This record gives sequence, C-alpha cells and structure tokens, in this order.
Amino acid sequence: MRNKLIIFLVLLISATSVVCAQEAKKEMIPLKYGATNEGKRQDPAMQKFRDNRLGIFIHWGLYAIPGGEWNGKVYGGAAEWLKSWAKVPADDWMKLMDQWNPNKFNAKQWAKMAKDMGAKYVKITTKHHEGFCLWPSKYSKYTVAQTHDKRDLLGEMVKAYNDEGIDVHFYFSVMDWSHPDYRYSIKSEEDSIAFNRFLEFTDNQLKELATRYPTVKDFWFDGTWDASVKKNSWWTAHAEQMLKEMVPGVTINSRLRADDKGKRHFDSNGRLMGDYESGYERRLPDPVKDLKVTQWDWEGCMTIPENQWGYHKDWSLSYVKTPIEVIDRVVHAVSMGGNMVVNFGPQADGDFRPEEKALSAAIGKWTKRYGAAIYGCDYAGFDKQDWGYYTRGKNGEVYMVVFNQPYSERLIVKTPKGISIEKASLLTTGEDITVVETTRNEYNVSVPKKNPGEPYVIQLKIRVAEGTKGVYRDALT
Ligand code: H76
Repeated sequence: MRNKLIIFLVLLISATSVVCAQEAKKEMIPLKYGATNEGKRQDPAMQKFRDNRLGIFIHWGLYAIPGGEWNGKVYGGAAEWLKSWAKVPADDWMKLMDQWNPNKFNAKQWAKMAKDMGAKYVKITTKHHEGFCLWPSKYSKYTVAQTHDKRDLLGEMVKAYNDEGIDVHFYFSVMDWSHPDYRYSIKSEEDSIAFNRFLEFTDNQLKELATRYPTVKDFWFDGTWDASVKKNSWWTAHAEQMLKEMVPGVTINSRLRADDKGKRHFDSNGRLMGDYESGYERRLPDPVKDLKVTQWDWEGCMTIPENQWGYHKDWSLSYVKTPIEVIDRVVHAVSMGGNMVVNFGPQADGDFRPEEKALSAAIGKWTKRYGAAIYGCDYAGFDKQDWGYYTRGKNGEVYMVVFNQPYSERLIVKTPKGISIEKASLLTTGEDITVVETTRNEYNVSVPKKNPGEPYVIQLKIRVAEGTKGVYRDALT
C-alpha cells in the first residue's frame, strides 16, 4: 500500500515537471503578421466601442429584391446568399440593379428607429458578397450610382445615424462574387496575378470608404475564409494597419485576420488578432464553461429568424425569435464582457417589415427601463445562476437581470470570496429588496413585491472586504 502510494507520488511529481518544462519551453513563434495588440485596447475609441454594447446590423443589397425567391422557387437558405443557392450568374444577378427602387427609404426614420430601440451603433453592409455597393464607388460599376435612384444611400445613412448620436460601423465583404479577379484559391501564376489585382481593388475601395466617410468607427470584415485570403495573410495585416493609419481610433474585427501560417482570428501564439473577436455569429459562449472570453473584447451578432440576414419574403420558414429572446442574448453577451448586434434586413423599397418594426419597438421599451444594466457594463465575476445574468456597472454596482422568476420567490446569489451584499433595490422604482444571508457568501434576494411581468433588474450595492485577493478585487473596485 505504502509502496504504491510512493510510486503514485513519484509519477505525479514527474508528470507535473514534464508539464512545467513544456510550459517553459513554449516559445513564441516568430510571426510577421500575428497579433499587434497586447491585451485589451484601453484607448477612448475602444472604450466607446465596448460601452456601446448594443448595436444593430443592416443587411441591405440587391438580394432584398428577390427576397429569397428565384424563378418561382422560394429558397429557405439565407436570402443574401440566393445568388449562390439558385446558381445565378453574376451578370444576371447584377441586372437586379435595374429594379433597385428604394422609394420608401428615409435615413432619418431608420436612425430614429435605431435610437428608439436603444442601439448605440449600427453596422451597415457597404458591400456584401454579391458585390453591389451602397456607395458610389468609382472602382466598380455595380453601385447605387448606376441605378435609377442614384443616391449615395450609405452617405445618407452615415449622416442620419451620426445625427442621432449613433456610431457607424462598416461591414465589408472581401469575397466579391461580381469581380472577375476574385479567386477562392490560388492554383496558378495567373490566379496569383488576378488576385493581386483584386487586393489592390479592395484596398482602393477601403481607402475610398475611409476617406468619404471619415466618421466611421469600425470595419467589420466578412468573406475572408477562402484559401486565397489565408495565403495572402500579409494583406490582412496590411489592411488593418492601413485603416488604422487613415482613421484614428478605428476598430477592426478578428475575422479579417490570418497570420503567417494562415491561422485565423487568434494567431499561432494564441493571441487575438484585430481588436475584438467576431466569431460568435448566431451563437453565444456558454456562461459557465466559456469564461475565457472575458479576457478579450468580443462582439456577437444574431438574426431574428433562424438564419436570415438580408430580407426574405417568407419568415414562416424558420423560427422567429421573440423580443425577450433577443434581449436575453443581448444581456447574455454583456454578462460575459461582449457586445451584441441584432440584425435587420430592410425591404427593397427601403421600409422595414412590420415584424422588425414591432421587435425594435419592444426592445426599445425594455432598454429604456433597464439599459443601465447593459450600457457601459461588463462581466461581474459572480457564478452564473439559473434566474438570469449578472452585469457590473462602471461604479462597481452589480446588476441582476432576472429572466426566470422562481416559485420560491427567492433569487440565490453566491458572492465571490470577500464580497458581501450591502443593499439591493429594484432598478425601475428604487424599491428596497430584502436580502437574507443564508450561509457564508450565499444570499436569498427576494423578488419584487409586485411581479414586473417582464425581465427586470435588481441593483446590488456590494462591499469588497479589505485585503480581498484575486480577480474579484480587481474586477469590482
Ligand atoms: C456566412 C455569412 C455571412 N455572415 C453574416 C454576418 C451574413 O452577412 C452572412 O451572409
């Protein structure tokens, strides 16, 4: 028995030292095109990006015209991918430009709608995969300027949103189905020459956007997953650098980037490229298992139906989320130190479908009452409970956002070591909420006297004990 124990201990110690030696040996792989930031950016522009927390996406392009239907057939896949589902040649697809007639488009109304919803920023598809540009790009013949309408729709939006105090971010697809020089992979010298021309064209468009619309705060790249882009990772580093030199403070998503070895989002040394992680598309990190995401900035994005970004005429083909389900995802993201972007796919005529208007208004009603638990808030460092999510405000206050009202009428709160609850109150009315300490670092927080009948917020005033160690001390003071 004793021998066995000794053998076990010897094995344990040697295994540990092997692990330690490996740790020590783990040298940084030298990279030319790896991450450029050390940890989270803390400059004012990045702080603003982070404090905004709730944004909207606008997916608007030629795909809004067919709205998921081609030659009498309705496709259930994402409407902005219809060209691909129905195998429409680029020339035919681009003829949709003749039908582009957004006669109900009113940038001021769009901006007002976003403002009323409580969105602090908007990400606009300047150019999606199809290649149609919402601005009069002089490098393409597929732009708003070549339609009957002729207006610089992007310019009108930038102005209107900015006038409402809403930050404008540009979505930009590198992959461009309309461009003859685009390549999915580089298989020959010819491909390489063509793709180099394509990258020059892309640089020109990016410079054009940055110059024409200097209030842009962010570029969100998409369509960067092809082997051709990964092989030209130098270009992804260059594009990030170029935009940062042109637009002071601009933020760039991780999806643009690939390192020397073609590794995307995180470089070969495990460091985040770009300024924030942008992989959480239509999904979210697990609130218990994936706490690592609190170490970097990130932004999730979501659709209201299952997977429709552009306008699709038939929303009955998939599940459509309710306003509370959307709000849940927004709070979920903030509770893990992330942002959330809710997508809208305007109709071809420039109006929003009634479902989107209703949803936007319902979210606005909620953010008006409870926005304090979202904007400027961050990961609170408390263990997740079943009733909902915690967020932490700028002054160290902790918010409990309650989505599941318990029959016990008591909300369990477990505080990290050294942290106690001083006081609890209902955010909307200031009503005092009873708090009972049930055991060390564990409390019952009573539900409000009158059930608010909607997800609600209890604000906690907490006390951090002198000498509290670890992340909570840093996080909460
Ligand atoms: C795949 C894909 C694209 N990325 C989302 C943000 C939508 O733009 C979708 O078409």
